[in-house]
Amino acid sequence: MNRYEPKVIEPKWQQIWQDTKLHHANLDTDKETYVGFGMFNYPSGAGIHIGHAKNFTLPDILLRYNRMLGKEVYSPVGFDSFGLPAENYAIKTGQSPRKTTDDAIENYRTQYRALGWMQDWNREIDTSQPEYYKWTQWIFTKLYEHGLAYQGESPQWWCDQCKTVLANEQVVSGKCWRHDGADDSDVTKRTTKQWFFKITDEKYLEEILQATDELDWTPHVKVSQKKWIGKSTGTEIDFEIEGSTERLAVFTTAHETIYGATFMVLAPEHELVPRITSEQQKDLVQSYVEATQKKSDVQRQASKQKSGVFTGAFAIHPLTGAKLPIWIADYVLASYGSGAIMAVPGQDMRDYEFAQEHDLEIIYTTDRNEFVAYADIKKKPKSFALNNSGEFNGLDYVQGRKAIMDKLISEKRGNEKTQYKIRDWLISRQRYWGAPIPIIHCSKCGQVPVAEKDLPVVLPEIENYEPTGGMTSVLAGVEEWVNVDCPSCGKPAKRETDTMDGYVCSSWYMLRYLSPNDDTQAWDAQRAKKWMPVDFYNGGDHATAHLLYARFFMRFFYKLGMVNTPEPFKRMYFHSKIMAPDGTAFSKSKGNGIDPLEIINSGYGADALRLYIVFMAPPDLESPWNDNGVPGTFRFLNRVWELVQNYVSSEKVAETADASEAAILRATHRAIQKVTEDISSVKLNTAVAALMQLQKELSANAEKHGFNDTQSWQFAIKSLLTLMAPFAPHITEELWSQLGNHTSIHVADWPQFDKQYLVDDIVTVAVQINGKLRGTLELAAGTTEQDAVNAANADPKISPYVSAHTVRKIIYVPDKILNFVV
Ligand code: ANZ
Ligand code: ZN
Ligand code: ZN
Repeated sequence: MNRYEPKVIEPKWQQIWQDTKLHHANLDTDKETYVGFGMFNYPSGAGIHIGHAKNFTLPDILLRYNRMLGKEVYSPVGFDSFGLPAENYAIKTGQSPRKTTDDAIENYRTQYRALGWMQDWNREIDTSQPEYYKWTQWIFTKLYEHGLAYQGESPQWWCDQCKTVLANEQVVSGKCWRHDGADDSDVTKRTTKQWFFKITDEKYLEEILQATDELDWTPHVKVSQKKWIGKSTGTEIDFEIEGSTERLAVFTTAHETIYGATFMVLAPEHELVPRITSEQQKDLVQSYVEATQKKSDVQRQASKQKSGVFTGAFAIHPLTGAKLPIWIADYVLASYGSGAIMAVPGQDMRDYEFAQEHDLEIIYTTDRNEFVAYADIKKKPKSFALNNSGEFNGLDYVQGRKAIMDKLISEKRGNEKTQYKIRDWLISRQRYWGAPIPIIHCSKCGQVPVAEKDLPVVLPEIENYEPTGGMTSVLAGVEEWVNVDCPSCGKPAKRETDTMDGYVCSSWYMLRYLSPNDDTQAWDAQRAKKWMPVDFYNGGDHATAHLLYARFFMRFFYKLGMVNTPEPFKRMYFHSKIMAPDGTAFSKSKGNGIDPLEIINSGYGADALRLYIVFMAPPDLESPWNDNGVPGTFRFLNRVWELVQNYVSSEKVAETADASEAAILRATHRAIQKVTEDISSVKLNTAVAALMQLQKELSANAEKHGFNDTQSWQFAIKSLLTLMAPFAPHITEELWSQLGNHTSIHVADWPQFDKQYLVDDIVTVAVQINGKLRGTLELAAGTTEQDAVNAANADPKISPYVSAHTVRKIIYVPDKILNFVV
């Protein structure tokens, strides 16, 4: 018997699949389609680790399964290759980012192939190639045309080490996401001109929010989408400022607590601050504003100590006329609501702490006459009555909320208002390694987008990638590239020197996958109609920003009629991380990462690795790596190997079925049912357990009875292999061919189960004569009345009782009681 040698069979079949183009999908098919993939990788010098292996193995199993169901299946592959690490590496080593990226991709290809994923390598994409980013730039110009791309001035996070601005999501606890070590400095704010995509456009935001509920996505991923959008409905209330014509607007979700407003708080950056601050408070205010700029929003809100400074100005309470001191404090954020609040220390904890700290008045607006958090009132608003609230005293919080709103509206002091936490999408970076923003600045014509025929704006090759440290990228110094004639008036003009952040490239790649080699259009509309939305999208990260941006793009294309569906991903599956054996995260510094290639090359092979990755735990649960895992799945594969080899070479007993046949069929049909159901719901661990169970039963049976030359054994072996094929594509292909098949197992039909074999449970039925127990019968569950009566008549112990009398009536409770009334 041959030994199972993954080292031999895996490369062999990978080559055959490539030569026969087994994984090359017909994108113009008329068949039902299925496309799926894991979030594509950034090709780093380190290569892939075990987490990436999980990211792509999950979709690979679903894709293979769907292909066996007869669908046209596409497994695309690509690389998200623009970005800072390549550029930083280039600066350090003097190699061009193009070269290091290409080297990294070459290494990734080797790794991907070794894992046996069914990716279609004739259609690989790479976002940093001009053939790709031409269309990223084209999409930019389309957004620009529709008023959804604009340049605006705003304070932005700046990392001194990256020498570029960062988006909010790239700032983690006050530090740059790439520079978050203890020694790294905090990010700071700089006011600069930046490019944005207008994701906050209400047309989009509201639709995206509404559509979120209907998505077939892992629930917590949907929750984080909604949280990020952060919709809040409340009231905007206008306050007059004493001795001034200025008005102060505040956003509140608790307008009914307005009688408890005892002071006002502005974000230090609020535009009114310089205009209302008194001469006396000026210096204090000034230095507080400067100190605030060094803190991140998270730091500002997390701080227990509620620092702040009085401006010297007062607002007038719109309902009581009371004078309310106006403070500035960093716990109020400039970027949310109107950047100002009415402080209600009797009901809001932050305001309460602030009032305590600065000795400000506290008024309680509930009948408890003590601090009650507004969130607690909201839980049972009817059981709290308004207090210290003028004419509204005594109303409960439901009545009061409505009555005070009516009053604010009738006095023209308040209006309903919807707020979103999300900000416009900051896309510009002052870095080299990104897609140049296709805009030309002309002193006469202003911003002129580059015409489609002049795209791509190719990133020039340069010698020195070191950023200038100023507010522009190194591209600003590339004279022959920057200086161009204005496409509109012909006068000397300059190219935009900012490049786009990588999120832009990754927001539309699912569409490029459909037309990767088309240089006439970004994608083919017919194909998009056929293949979109993506059937299965997998990721091990909430990737909140990425998913939201992709949804925004897709909706934009949808509104333009370029695609037929507004959502890019029909099903988004979130798989949890594989942890280190001790339960902590794998980390580079500990050097405890696991390289899939090492496991494969050590002789276990990709099939054993793939199986363990999905067998170790439910894919959506975090689970620690166990070094005994792959050896375990490898042993299982050896047993399958042995079983099939024995089957192929054995002398078959050419006779009719015996009792063991039924057992084989039952085991097989049960496995088919289980694996089929589990794959669809991504319960891949229990699917593998079912495969192991089937092998065990078949092997045990063969050992006892040998192999009969019957349909049953053929069916069992064939089913075992086809069920296993999506999980372990190499060994199953090899054994399939040893069985004498000349076409690939991966295009064989998925096995079907027959219900009749699933009811195998034997139940004990009590047989009674006139209610008296006379014996029991072992029957298959669900046996009909007639069959039960026949069984009773055939039973030597029971039949004498029955035949001795005339049966008047039979009462049958299936699976339980058979009673003869005689
Ligand atoms: C008075 C009040 C009383 C409030 C009360 C709450 C409870 P969400 O749900 O997140 O929208 N707020 C408004 N703008 C703010 C800003 N720029 N920075 C910090 N806080 C701000 O929260 C809305 C509430 O957050 C608003 O309602 C306001 O405080 C505060 F018992 O107004 B509230
Ligand atoms: Zn940084
Ligand atoms: Zn011009």
